[in-house]
Amino acid sequence: MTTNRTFTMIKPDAVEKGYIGAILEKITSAGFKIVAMKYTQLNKRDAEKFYEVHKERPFFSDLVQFMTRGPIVSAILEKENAVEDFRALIGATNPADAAEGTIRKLFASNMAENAVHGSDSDENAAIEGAFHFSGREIY
Ligand code: RTP
Ligand code: MG
Repeated sequence: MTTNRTFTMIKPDAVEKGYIGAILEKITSAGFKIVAMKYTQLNKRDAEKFYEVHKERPFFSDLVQFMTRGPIVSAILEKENAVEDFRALIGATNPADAAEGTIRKLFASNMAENAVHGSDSDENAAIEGAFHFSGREIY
């Protein structure tokens, strides 16, 4: 089943650089509707849980350190084919490989500090959205 929803975070690097407005503009211009959104900061336990699938990877502790160092914007987005279309809009994990005009090409610093998160499956979109938002925060 496709839910037509995905989950995103504007990561600490992009918040620090003042890119929240520009990134939200790209997202809404691409046809995504914001159905939930908050400005928040992950603690270590949250980040470790959120990125649990990467816990054996060599970059895991750097990733947790990065994702907790400052505030983020988290949001649930709605659009037909949301997961796939949003991954296309943000571009490759490494901005050096990201297509022209993608959010990571425009706003990411490097492979680790890459400006935005996008869910990689409908199943993970639902899990990640529920991790950040209660049902009453989704409109
Ligand atoms: P995301 O989950 O944040 O949307 O990114 P992604 O699917 O494109 O990439 P993924 O493989 O899931 O990696 C999650 C995040 O870990 C950081 N990373 N650092 N230093 C490194 O080699 C490295 N590799 C990955 C990035 O912040 C990446 O987005
Ligand atoms: Mg990922």
